[in-house]
Parts: sequence; structure tokens; C-alpha cells
Amino acid sequence: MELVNALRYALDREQLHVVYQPQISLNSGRVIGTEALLRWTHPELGTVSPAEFIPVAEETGLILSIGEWVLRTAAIQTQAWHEHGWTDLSVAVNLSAIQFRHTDLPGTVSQILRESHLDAPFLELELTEGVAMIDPLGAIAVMNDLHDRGVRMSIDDFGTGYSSLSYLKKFKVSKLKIDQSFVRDIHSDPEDKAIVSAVISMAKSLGLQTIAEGVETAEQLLFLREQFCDEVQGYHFARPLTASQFEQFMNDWQ
Ligand code: G
Ligand code: G
Ligand code: MN
Ligand code: NA
Repeated sequence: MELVNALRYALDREQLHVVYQPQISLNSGRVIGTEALLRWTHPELGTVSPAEFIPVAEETGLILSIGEWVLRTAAIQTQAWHEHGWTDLSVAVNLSAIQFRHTDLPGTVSQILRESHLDAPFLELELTEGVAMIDPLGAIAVMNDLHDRGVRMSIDDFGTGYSSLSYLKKFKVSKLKIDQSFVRDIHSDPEDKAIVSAVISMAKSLGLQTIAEGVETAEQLLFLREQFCDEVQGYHFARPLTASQFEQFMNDWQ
């Protein structure tokens, strides 16, 4: 079966699921959110990485229904955690540029929030710098609309894309996600160290939050603390977890 047909089938047959990676506030030491990450367990191929199938889903437009399913699943799960008493938790969902351009994204998001009963500020949409490349004015209009509905937005993989820094002023984003490629070599590459430190201080001056991704070691964590990075995420704390593994993680945390 072609990958795209297999993927369409996967969406119908519940072969897709969402895993959640904890995000920790360095200020409070609390788990304040998760990033929702899509997984596909294919009956023969085993686990297929989203890095492989998202591009196929984008080419065929299937990303629209998959993306909507991820948003709905993550919102329902996070609301269930709120009702369990973990009322701090927000959820960050990765969006494809296609979703951003080709649907009534703000309307879809609002409908999902209504159905799930999740309050808008607990949903964060992760955009990449590519979102604004083709149609910056259109992107700004969609962002303004989402912002007016109370949804937060962050820039994923910050520093690896092509966007002009002047966009940061026009985009209604609240957080920069420092790409893991900069975090990885903090301790061996003085340039990466300088980049991470500069991004954090620039973000602070602009009133933006920062989260460092791909934190794997205590040394990286220490440096990020010293630089007053707001939040961290990475294998040092936890891999992306199934919902029930995440609940165990929360029960074990501090
Ligand atoms: O979780 P992992 O490292 O395998 O993710 C690989 C890539 O797939 C990352 O770039 C991540 O942002 C992307 N990805 C994961 N889940 C989703 C999703 O639900 N939607 C989109 N558009 N991308 C996702
Ligand atoms: O593009 P995006 O930032 O959404 O991709 C996140 C990806 O990074 C996910 O596939 C996730 O599984 C992966 N990831 C999360 N934490 C770590 C980490 O500490 N180290 C590495 N190497 N990958 C990580
Ligand atoms: Mn991401
Ligand atoms: Na990233």
C-alpha cells in the first residue's frame, strides 16, 4: 500500500496516537506543560516517525485532518488532566505551515476548545519560521485572530529558519523555543553557548518567554538556569510519554 493510503487508513483505524513530553518551569520547578507529538504505529512497519510521514501528509492535504485530530486529542487529554487537579498544564501542538494557510484555522481551533472545554490560554500552537515565508501579511492576520481568541503561539526550532527578526515585533508570539541543535553542544561549542545566551536575552528584552529543547544533561541545565531561561524540555527529564506514563511521571515528580 502506498504510504499516503496507509496513512489515511491509519487515521481511521486508530494507528495514530499522541505522546506528551513534559515541560518544566525553571522558576517554580513545576511541570507546567507538555508538547504533544504524533506517533504512528504501523502493523508491519512498526513505529514510523512523523519526520517521515508529515511531509507525505502535507503533499496530499491529509495533514489537515491529521492536524485537526492531534489538536482535538491533545485538548481533550489536557482538559482531563485539569479535571484530575493538574490545573497548571498547558499543551503545545506542532502546526504545519499548510494548516496555517489552507483552513479556517482560528475557527477550527475555537471549535475544538469549545468541544473539549479547555480554556484557550492552555493551548499553545508551535509554528516554525517557515509559516511566514510565503505570505507574511496573511500569517500575521491569522496570528492576530488566534491571539484575539486567547490562544498562545510559539516559534519552534528558533534560529534554524529564515525569518527576519523584525517579524518578532509583528508576530503575536509569546515564546521562543530554542532549537535543540544549539542546546546540544552548549558545553563544547562556544558559539552555541553565545547563541543560546543571546537568544534568551533578546527574548527577555522583547517580553517573550523562552524554552530550551533537547536538554539532556545536568551541565546544559545549569547553563540554562544561569542564563534565566524560563522553561526546559528534554530527555534529561523525560522522553515523550504516553498519557498514562505521563500521569506516572507527574505522580513521581518531586
Ligand atoms: O517527536 P519527533 O522528534 O519524532 O518529531 C519529529 C518531527 O515531527 C518534529 O519536527 C516535530 O515537530 C514533528 N511533529 C511531531 N508531531 C507533529 C504533529 O502533530 N504535527 C506536525 N505538523 N508535526 C509534528
Ligand atoms: O521540531 P520539534 O522541536 O517539534 O521536534 C521535537 C523532537 O525532538 C521530537 O521528535 C522529540 O522526540 C525530540 N526530542 C525531545 N527531547 C529530546 C532530547 O532531549 N534529545 C533529542 N535528541 N531529541 C529530543
Ligand atoms: Mn515542536
Ligand atoms: Na524544535
